[in-house]
Amino acid sequence: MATKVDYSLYLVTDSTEAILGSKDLVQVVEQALKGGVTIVQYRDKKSDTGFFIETGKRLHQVCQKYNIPLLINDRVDVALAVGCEGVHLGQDDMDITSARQLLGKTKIIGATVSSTQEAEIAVKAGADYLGIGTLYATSTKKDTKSIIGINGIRQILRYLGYQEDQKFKDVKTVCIGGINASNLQRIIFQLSGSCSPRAINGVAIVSAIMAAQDPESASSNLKSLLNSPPPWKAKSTEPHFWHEKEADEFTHIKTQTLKAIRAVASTSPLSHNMTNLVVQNISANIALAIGASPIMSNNGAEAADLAKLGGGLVINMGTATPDALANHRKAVEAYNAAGGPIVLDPVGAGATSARKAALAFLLASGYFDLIKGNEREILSVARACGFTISDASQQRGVDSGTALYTTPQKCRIVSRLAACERNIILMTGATDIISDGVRTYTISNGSHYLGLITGSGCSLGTTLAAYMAANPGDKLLAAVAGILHYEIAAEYAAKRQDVQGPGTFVPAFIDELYNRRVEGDGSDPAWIHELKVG
Ligand code: 3NM
Ligand code: MG
Repeated sequence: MATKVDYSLYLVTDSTEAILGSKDLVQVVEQALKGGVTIVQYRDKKSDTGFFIETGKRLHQVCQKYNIPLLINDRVDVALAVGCEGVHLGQDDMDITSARQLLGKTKIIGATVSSTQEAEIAVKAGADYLGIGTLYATSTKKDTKSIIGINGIRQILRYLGYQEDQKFKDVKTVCIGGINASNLQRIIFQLSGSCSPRAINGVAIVSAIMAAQDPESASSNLKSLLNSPPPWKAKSTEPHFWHEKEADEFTHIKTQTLKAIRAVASTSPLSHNMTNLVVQNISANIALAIGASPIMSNNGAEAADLAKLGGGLVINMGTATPDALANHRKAVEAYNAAGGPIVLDPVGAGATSARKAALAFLLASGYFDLIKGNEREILSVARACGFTISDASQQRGVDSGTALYTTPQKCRIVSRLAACERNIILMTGATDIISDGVRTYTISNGSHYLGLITGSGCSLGTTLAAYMAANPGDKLLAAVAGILHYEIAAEYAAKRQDVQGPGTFVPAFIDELYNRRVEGDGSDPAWIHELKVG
């Protein structure tokens, strides 16, 4: 039994009011089985033993009808009484060796692990599969010990993949925590193929099925998402698509940029900024100038309401205190749930161990549609995502302005990182590099004055969040349009007679951002030809 199990869509039940509501547990499980879940774990943290066993038996009957294994959470005695296929054991439950003695060789034993150490112990003790978590924070289980994100899960998969002992290669794996229809395909993608040395075998899900109005269609939807290639996959198999059509591509970018600028002007998207005090004023003014609507709120408690307004969020790691990070996590969860774009600005990432920890915390909080930073910041993000970036090159440069890598090298890092994170990476500099892992562009517009004023990097984030919110269809080109709007405006400001230095540049820049706006029926402006995209 244990070797033939399909772990791909793993249902974990929950009997609480908050999730099951007034529905009948056995009925919900049967609907989920009809929808296509491949394995079921009966998890009940409150019931008395008698009820636990009785319900377990009813669930087992239903599962047998669909030829699907049933596991019991925590209670080996209940599993034995029910006669089902095995158990799932948490770190505080019975140890695997004892459970194996009680259950025998043929039963399935799964273990919750959240570190390589726990994985090692579980595999050596003979676990058939590992439930790796917590992937993302979830209200289903508020007392989770560690939220490890995609990178934490990859680290464990990498560890398993590199051990000599065959046991480590054979053990099956599922991840758990905050998985739903909106993020399932990305999670699978990020935990398989070239981005992960050992693929994940499945996803374990509670609320996305158990709390659904219609558990059958929720499961069958999740199942079809699992079994169909994600929408971006078709594109990524055609890496030469754009290069064969360079002239067209340039025209395409111009057209899309103008379309994106018009969309911002006509929809006035919200740009919600969680940022530091120093830059709040200029970022809000820049949001207004480009045609967006700024909200500067660092309060995570109101993020859920703001996320419903259809805008984008910027998280600026400039003040990464524990308080700020807790608010950031709430906001990331809210925007991920609502589907609004999030820009992460990992200010000074890698500079101190506190900032490294803050970056890891944020990356584990959810999905960022775009991560923007200078060369060192993006290299820190790459390291945090498990990339091997040589430290020798880091020592060559002293100040943040010294380039470590050549442009082609940077393009490779940026596009590989974007491909693995399934998002957009923007490395800013005299030449900006932006990629979604399939298309990579360099942009050489801008002015040196942007480096002489505070908040120009943060305000670019403000701009990008608004651009992506107003242009959700192609977020890469939306971001390219935002950068062009921003940097071409800077060029116009720098050329003005009245600009004599960084002080006079700021108001001129705000004016020129405003002047770059294109209203719905306005004709195409001449400045669009000044874009320097490669
Ligand atoms: N175990 P949902 S997280 C039961 O990390 C459970 O070990 C976890 O619920 C762990 O799919 C979790 O609703 C709850 O987010 C997952
Ligand atoms: Mg337990």
